[in-house]
Amino acid sequence: MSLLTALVDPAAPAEVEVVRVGEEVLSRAELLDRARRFGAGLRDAGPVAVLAEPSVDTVVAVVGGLLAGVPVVPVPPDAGPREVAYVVADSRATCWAGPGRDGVELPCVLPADVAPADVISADVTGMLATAGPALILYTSGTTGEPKGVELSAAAIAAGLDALAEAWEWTAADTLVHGLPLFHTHGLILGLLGPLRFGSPLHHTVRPTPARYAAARGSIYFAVPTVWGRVAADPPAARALRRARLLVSGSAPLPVSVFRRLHALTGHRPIERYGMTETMITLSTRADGERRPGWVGRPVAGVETRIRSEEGGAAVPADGESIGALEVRGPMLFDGYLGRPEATAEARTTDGWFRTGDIATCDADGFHRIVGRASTDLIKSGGYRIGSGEIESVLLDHPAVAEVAVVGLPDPDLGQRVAAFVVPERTPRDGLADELTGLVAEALSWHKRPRDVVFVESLPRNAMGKVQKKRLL
Ligand code: MCA
Ligand code: AMP
Repeated sequence: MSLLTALVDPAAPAEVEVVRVGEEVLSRAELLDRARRFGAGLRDAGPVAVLAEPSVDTVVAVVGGLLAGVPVVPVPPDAGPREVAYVVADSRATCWAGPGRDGVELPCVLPADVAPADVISADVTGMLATAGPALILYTSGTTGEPKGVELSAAAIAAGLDALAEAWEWTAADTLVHGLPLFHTHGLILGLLGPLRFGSPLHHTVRPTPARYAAARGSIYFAVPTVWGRVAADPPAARALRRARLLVSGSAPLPVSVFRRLHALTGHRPIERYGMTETMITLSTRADGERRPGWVGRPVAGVETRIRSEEGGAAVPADGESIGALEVRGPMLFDGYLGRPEATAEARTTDGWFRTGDIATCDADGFHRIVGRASTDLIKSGGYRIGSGEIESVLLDHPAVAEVAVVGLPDPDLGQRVAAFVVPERTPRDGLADELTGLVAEALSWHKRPRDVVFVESLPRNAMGKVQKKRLL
């Protein structure tokens, strides 16, 4: 069995369009041929790092790696040299796909020049049985450097099939989105889903309301920031009336945006909740209730439980009592690459994954995500950003004595990254921009602080620990 069932189905028509990225189009035959040649060029390779620009070359590299059974490590195209070097070293990638980046010494993958009949077809012979990760996705934690989340082909397949069931997603659909191709949302749901189910993908390169309106699709994916921008653009929103499903995820969809989208498009958006480590575990359904502010019930194969943060007792399913959300199911990750301790810590002794989110569940099994337990994980525009990563970059600057990074409420991004900095001396003009640039350059553009606030001291408790909640 294959992960990319529809793509490798020999009975499927060869010339049908399967992927469009901006103006670039790939038919099924072209994608298979290019991906197999790419995969053949990976023989004996370790993980392949793919600079995940929104392009058909990225699609070819990801599919080629999957077909060859070589773990694929997507690298954010806006990542700076320090983050790129870290991801390449930590993942032990042995080759690189995409435009070169400063400091990356890996050989570039050269697609093998072989006849299509000779190219490898590991996928057809059993990709789902391949041991080890199919994808290694880097994601931020509350402390330390980002970790590589290992997802097997079997987990990805289970996660996608659960969504197909909940959303009645079939080959008759065309998916439209313009999300980054280096995270679960845009890459797994947004690319591997279409290739598994045979529903063409139209990737709009950037997720702007105008491009969503111009595309002709039946399912649209976006993060709440993008849905907020669509809702603020009535002509673009009205163009989505012809769609079948509008799907929101990666961060909480404000109730006001849900209502405005409904009014303009006639659709009550589907909301679904997940994590890089778990794929999507909760969702509302194509054939079910869609309640603003709530993310629905467990998808097929998933179980959840909510336990009190003090003592761990189950909280009542009354839609009001809150506690720590734990999940289990076949789509969960295998572990954090090379970090057995962090992997063990993420699970309870009886095998449930600790999401780190606080939630409530009502008597009908509907869940609402109330927030995160820790202020150290920020969700900005749907990106997960660890405050510790940013703090450690800023502390390297000689003008910074102390720093605390938090997510402040933001009407567009949900949260925006803000750095509260105690300077060594009176800050000179331009220091705030310099610090912002430092983070953008070292980590990535999307992790840059939008605000830098100079303060005389940070709020601390009697033990000397910084109290970030007092900065919010
Ligand atoms: C980008 N720009 C740059 C650089 N990089 N400029 C200078 N130097 C750089 N290095 C430019 C862009 O081209 C753009 O220019 C402008 O900066 C804005 O950048 P950005 O900060 O990205 O824009 P934004 O408008 O603030 O972005 C909002 C966004 C973005 C589009 C919503 O945050 C986004 O794509 N979020 C999706 C995150 C996501 O997919 N998360 C899923 C995680 P110009 O505007 O001039 O063109 S997976 C997950 O959460 C799970 C499992 C789940 O539940 O889904
Ligand atoms: P990531 O690993 O980048 O996918 O981030 C996962 C986190 O995003 C979760 O732990 C939640 O805090 C948040 N998240 C994802 N989807 C939703 C949603 N629909 N509602 C609220 N929070 C969400």
